[in-house]
Amino acid sequence: GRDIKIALTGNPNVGKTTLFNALTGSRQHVGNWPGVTVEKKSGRVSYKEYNIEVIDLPGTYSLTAYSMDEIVARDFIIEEKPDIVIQVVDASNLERNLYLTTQLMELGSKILIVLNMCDIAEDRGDRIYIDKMQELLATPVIRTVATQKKGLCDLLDKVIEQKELAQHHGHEIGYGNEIEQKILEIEKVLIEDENRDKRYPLRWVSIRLLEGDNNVRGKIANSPVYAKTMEIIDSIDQEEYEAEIADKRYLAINTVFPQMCTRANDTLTKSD
Ligand code: GDP
Ligand code: K
Ligand code: MG
Repeated sequence: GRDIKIALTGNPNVGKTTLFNALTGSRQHVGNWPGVTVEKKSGRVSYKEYNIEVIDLPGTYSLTAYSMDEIVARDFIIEEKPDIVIQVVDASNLERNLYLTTQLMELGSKILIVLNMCDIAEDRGDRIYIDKMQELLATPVIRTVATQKKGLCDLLDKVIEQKELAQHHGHEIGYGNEIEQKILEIEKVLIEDENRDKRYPLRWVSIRLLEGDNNVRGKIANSPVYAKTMEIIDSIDQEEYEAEIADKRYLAINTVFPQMCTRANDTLTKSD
């Protein structure tokens, strides 16, 4: 059979582990990530002529470096390059889950969004326009109810389809002229280092440095272009950049979200 490697990511409590168990059943392996005490779960599923390896990454709200879980999740995606990164999303809490989406799209992997807990969203009368969502995020979206094993075949069919497709990684956020200039400036310096870790997308590294990410800083600490890179970082108001980058992500979400979803509450009148 043919091999496909997929990683499940998402906020805590969105149903990742339920989906992982539904997909892999008893074909699971539980260990630790090397060097840290974060649990690592992987499993296998045979589907059609494919042998699919599934990794259940730690749940995270973002991919900044504030916790070991976040670092484990993003390093895995960047270094192990799964064929598809599946973001499991709580359909009944969609907007809140999109911040992670904006960050995943910068990691350079193919993304597939699984809209889980569709039963809860439907019971509540929320409507999510899948076609619109796919178009706005430039990412395929599949509905599931993991607890009822609904949507699993649709998901696996989409995984296979995406694996065969050319590279895509959704809509990346634009951060405005000033920040985009700085990103380019840093990229130009970083690319001078022939021996850099080429698995790490230059744009992602540059954005993270502008956000003051010490973990990423550490990764380039021994680079011959480290000092030159830090000159650029030191020339900016780092906190201002960090805030502006986060604002741009929220702005992008606020722009697309109302177009992809109507909530039952939105249609209630004051007298209700
Ligand atoms: P994780 O933190 O993302 O791994 O989430 P879990 O798989 O642990 O699920 C969190 C809770 O949501 C559990 O109580 C699950 O039974 C429940 N759950 C998972 N998927 C669904 C779903 O599609 N619909 C509903 N109603 N509950 C779900
Ligand atoms: K829950
Ligand atoms: Mg879990």
